[in-house]
Amino acid sequence: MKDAAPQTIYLKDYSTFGYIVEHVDLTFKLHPTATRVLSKIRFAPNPDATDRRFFLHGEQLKLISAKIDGKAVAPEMVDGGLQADVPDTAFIWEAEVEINPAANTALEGLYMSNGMYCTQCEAEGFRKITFYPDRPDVMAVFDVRVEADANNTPVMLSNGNGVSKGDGFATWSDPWPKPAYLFALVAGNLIAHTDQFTTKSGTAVDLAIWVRPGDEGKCAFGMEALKKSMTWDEEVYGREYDLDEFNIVAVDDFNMGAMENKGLNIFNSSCVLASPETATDGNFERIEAIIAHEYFHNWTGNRITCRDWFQLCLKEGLTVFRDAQFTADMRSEPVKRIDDVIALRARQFPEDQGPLSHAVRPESFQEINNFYTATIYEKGAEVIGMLKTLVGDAAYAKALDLYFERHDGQACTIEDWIKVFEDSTGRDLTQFKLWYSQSGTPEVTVREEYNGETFTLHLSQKSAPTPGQDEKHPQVIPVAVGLLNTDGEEVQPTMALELSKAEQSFSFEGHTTRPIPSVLRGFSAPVILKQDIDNARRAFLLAHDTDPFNRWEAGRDLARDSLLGTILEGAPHNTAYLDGLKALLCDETLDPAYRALMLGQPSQSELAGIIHKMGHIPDPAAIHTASEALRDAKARAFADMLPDLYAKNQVEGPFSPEAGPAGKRSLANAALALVTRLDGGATASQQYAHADNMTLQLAALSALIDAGKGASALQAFYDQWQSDRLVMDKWFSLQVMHAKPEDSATVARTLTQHADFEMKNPNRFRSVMGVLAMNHAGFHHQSGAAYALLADWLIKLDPINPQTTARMCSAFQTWKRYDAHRQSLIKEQLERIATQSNLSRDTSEMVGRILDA
Ligand code: 0A1
Ligand code: ZN
Repeated sequence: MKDAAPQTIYLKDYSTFGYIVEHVDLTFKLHPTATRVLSKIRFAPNPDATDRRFFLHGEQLKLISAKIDGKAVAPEMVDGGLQADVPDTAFIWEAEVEINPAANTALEGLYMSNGMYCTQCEAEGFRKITFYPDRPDVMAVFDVRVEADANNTPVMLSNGNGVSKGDGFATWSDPWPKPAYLFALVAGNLIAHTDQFTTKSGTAVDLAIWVRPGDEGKCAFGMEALKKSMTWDEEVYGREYDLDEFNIVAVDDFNMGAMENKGLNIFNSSCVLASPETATDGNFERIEAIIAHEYFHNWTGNRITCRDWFQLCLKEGLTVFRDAQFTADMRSEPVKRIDDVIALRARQFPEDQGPLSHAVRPESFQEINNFYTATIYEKGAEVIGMLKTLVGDAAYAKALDLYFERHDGQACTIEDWIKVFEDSTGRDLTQFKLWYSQSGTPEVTVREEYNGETFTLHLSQKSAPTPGQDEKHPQVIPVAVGLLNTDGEEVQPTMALELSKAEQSFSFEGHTTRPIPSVLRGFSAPVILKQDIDNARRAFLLAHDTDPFNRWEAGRDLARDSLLGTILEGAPHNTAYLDGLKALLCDETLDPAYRALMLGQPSQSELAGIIHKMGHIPDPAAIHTASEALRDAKARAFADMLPDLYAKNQVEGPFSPEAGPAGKRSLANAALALVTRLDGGATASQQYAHADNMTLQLAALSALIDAGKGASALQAFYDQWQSDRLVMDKWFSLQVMHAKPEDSATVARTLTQHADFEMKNPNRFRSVMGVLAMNHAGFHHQSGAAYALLADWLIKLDPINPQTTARMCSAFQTWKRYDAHRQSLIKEQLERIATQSNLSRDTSEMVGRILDA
């Protein structure tokens, strides 16, 4: 059975499937190269459908036999599946197929990872397991029997509750109707870290994190995160868990972060396994967030799912929004918001301003795997945040209650979601809905006016054309604003202005002295703010803004302008920035994590995007030089206080990954990076020698590499950690990340020749090639060596793993920003990829869209 030929699928063509699936029975006879899957499915005509063609998806399946109501049939094999003549009334479809998990390197469907069987069915992997209507609006109850060799494969897991198990078999039953993309099966030699959770209505739930032998010491943190997530969802959203057990499995070979399969979440091992010695504070925070994300999907995604894949943001935007709320509650709200905005600008803005720009709810696609994007996830979450700001917290809570009550058990659309808000608030959200259909990042311009009593903000909005969308309409943009007096006191607390026209003015009465506005507080909308204010005003906001996000943003803007001044005009660094920052760093009333963020500066790639938007051509080498020079300037300007800052933020006592100590470590490590510019690595060597956790060890190693003294520490690190896969990923990525621009392609190429480089493992591949693309000056080195190296490896990976290859093509999405020389180098590589024979549908769609820029 061959795969479906590439074709464009349109939202407007949606129609319901002609049949309802009343029940699914599956039996798996597991074998590495010849697994048999027996399916028995009860279908009934769907009274709501008009089209009664009986088409089942199926790809890469060997059909052994098929029956309808017990009688053998010979279905017609067609592109992407099969068709058959079926009775007018309910009937039973039975099929036996054979599949080859060991040959499945694409990691979609049933595959093998280190001797373990595991599945990935979102978005369209189930069709590689058996013939089925593999679409999210077909929901059914599944019973599953797994049979395997009991010696090699003692543990057999699937969705729902375990019913029975014995020598060489296990049976599972999932009472909740679900779409096939939530199906999961895992089997292998696994060990469980177990616990229990009692829901607020008193049901005891057995919890387990299943890992390969040797990893059982890295599960405790994940388990705590799971229990916190379960409690939080009960307390904040009133959502309880609904099965007797909840299983998580760690898998080494996985294309994405994790997957929310009903009752059986499957995780990339990098997103669940952690110990103080092997995981950084950043890893701990990410693991907590991803465990929460997958768990929250149980309601937002599983109980209420998507009607079709165009509605992907319905589950992903909402679940990202929920996991962000959770992290803000567990840790620090301003720090989480700043982290999220940094990530949005790094990943979503370039996507939305380049050839891959698409709406939060796209209207067409070729390969749905290419739409698991920052726009669907992160901008999708921003849209929900704006909705909450517009309607208010209480109305948001009421609307969510209605959403769960009205749509539980259904496959829904964005229209259903919006309607819930309209019905529960009485508000017309027609214009707000543009956020789902209009792509691109709006620009909001602010002008101020003051007449001795009334202070007015004149706001305007504008969006540049994006692929397929030349005309843009004004959107509803909540612009959160506060006003300060010259002593830094708040004279107008934060309020959300609703900008819904192209131009609109908002007046504040009764101000006898001119107030100072703080605009777009908390980054209340995913827009680019244009405000013509001087350094003195920014320095004032950096010192006094009562909104922690905007206080950070004022420093960020000063850093940006200072860098742009150097890059574009050769101007010296801005002293207002360095002075303002210095005052903040010593302010011990401020959270260390927040101060560490203050020390950061816009990334080189972000600067390139800004310079391009200003109408100039970014020069990656000049951006790199200026960024390094600003760091040197900080080191010199703060020289007298850095040792103290470093010393005061050392953490005593046993390691804890909580926000407090993690924040201190991040500030101490930020100080270390600067100190290294002054002491040539002396402090970093000390830290490396005494580090008893990965956060300190890795920061010291990075500093030593930056100081040109990394060789022996890198070797020592390798010797210490060579048998730990996840730590070795760090060893690979660190070298590429810290390589000098002129060396990065060579460093990356040499690492691909290392005995531990495995291209089939997505984590390892990304730790070299993905990181190469993130080393801005190295990737864009004028030699073009990095472009060619990445293209070589994408061409090699595509036949093995199209999904990961296609995702990594986005490294080239910003190519039109750069000069003619670089553009022609990149174009040559994109065309080389595009003209490979048998290029996957995934990669061909991505390269085609990027080339169309
Ligand atoms: N739904 C998962 C992520 C995920 C998406 C696609 C996958 O394969 C194409 C795998 C996982 C989540 O949001 O966590
Ligand atoms: Zn998700």
